[in-house]
Amino acid sequence: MLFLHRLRETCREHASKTAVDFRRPASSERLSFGELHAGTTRTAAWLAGKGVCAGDRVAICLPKSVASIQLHLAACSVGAVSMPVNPDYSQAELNYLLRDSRAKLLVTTQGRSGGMGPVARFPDSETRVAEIDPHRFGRDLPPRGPDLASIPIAADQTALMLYTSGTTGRPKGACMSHASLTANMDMLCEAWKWSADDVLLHALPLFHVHGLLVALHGALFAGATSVVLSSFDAQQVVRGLAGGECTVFMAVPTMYRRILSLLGDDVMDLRHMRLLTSGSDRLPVEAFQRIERQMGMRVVERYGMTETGIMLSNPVDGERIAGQVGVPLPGVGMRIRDPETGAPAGQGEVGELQTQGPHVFTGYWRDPEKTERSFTDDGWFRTGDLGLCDKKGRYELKGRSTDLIISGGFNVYPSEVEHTLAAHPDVGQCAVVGLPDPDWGEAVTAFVVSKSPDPCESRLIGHCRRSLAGYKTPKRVVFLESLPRNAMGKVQKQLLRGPAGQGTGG
Ligand code: MLC
Repeated sequence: MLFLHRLRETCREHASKTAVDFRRPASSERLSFGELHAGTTRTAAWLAGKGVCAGDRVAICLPKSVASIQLHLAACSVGAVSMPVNPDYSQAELNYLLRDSRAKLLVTTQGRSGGMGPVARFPDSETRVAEIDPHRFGRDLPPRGPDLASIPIAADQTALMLYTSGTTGRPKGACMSHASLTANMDMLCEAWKWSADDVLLHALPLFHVHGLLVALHGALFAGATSVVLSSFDAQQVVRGLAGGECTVFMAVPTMYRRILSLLGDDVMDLRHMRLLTSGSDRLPVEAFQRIERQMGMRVVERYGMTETGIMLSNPVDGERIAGQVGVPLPGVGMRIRDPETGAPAGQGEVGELQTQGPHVFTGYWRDPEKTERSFTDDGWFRTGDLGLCDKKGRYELKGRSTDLIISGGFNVYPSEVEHTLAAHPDVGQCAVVGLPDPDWGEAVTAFVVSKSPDPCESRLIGHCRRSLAGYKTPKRVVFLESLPRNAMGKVQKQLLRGPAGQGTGG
């Protein structure tokens, strides 16, 4: 049964139970499963009123809110494509996504569309804009909506499109079908033993696989309550975890680092909790051990990506090993191949992780070449991550075959930042790498050969921030006389990442 149909059953079965307990600093809002269904239906009518039809992309660029949840579910329910967008994106980034996706509708906050009014054509795109107040949205909805059960949804129809960048070129829309979202949920429900008795503490953003699918969909699917925090705040999370009502918490390593730094030497009693998970970035072994010592639980580390959802996980009942990402979820095909030759890697040998199964996305939006390059000839998706598999079939990540930087759980593609820097008149040459950072894991760091006699770090950071989201903006700019290059003229980024580069940066 597709995830939407299952969710509808869950809403009926648990009609009066709290589905979402949304908490903002000054207020909170509770929604039962019955109200969630009614709200989704009325939001579906609102979308139809804006001209949204099956197959249309609906860009949802909103702060975390009940409205963002309802718009996502409603877009999927009417057969349209939900396209959540990071509200921190610059106007240029947003314009690109709208143009590329040919979104029918952008739902965003007042003022975000550059003062063009509530319904307007976005520059260079066919997108209509609806500006809403996300915290009042429910009150503005029509009283009734369509019978969602009567709207046909095909399993291979795209439900969700999330933009993700590549090592080259601009971000691409990864398309997830209703079937792949359903497969992801089925696998995780079985592996993590989600149940209606669970209460999830939700502190992740809702515009990525982790917060949206792994956390929110997981809880909704199971009929569990989600206590949704409007943003991550370590103090609020510690209070939420210690409060005794939550049983499940999911986070990226930066969040755990911030929780641990708040705890100092204190110890928490989390015996009421069932599951702590970590993902989107590697959790260092020391962090795993500190969590065990101070929070009394061994984190379940797992591995996934936008194009595939979660593929590997440490077991819920069984040994959770620090530094390992576990075993394939039920139904996930996983193998390791030499990234250059495609030859199978021997046991314990490092190679590229490749995956196959119903969890894999259907392709990149309007980009058959990139889609083709992402799969092997025999149909396995190439993750670009390097890893090995031990004798017991457990996987360990060993870096990447690409330049990707992971900062605080967000993927940053150096080429995008380099492109932005290169557009500044002061910049002669530049190279961007991730350097180890105690908070972010990796900090986006730019090495620049300046054309200006008066090089200025803050000027270049300000320039990047105007064009890029905060998480992509370099934390540091290091000026060099020249960039290290090999005989072919290619920048040797490993030297910038190594002690010499770090020494310069520090
Ligand atoms: C925010 N900033 C970041 C950043 N997040 N900079 C680098 N890396 C990040 N991850 C910027 C802000 O824009 C701001 O810049 C400045 O840093 C200070 O912000 P902050 O207040 O300290 O950060 P905060 O808003 O608290 O965000 C930190 C965070 C957030 C850890 C809560 O980054 C976060 O929610 N990360 C989770 C990412 C995630 O969900 N990933 C899932 C990907 S899915 P300025 O210029 O505005 O002052 C995936 C698949 C899978 O990977 O397997 O899960």
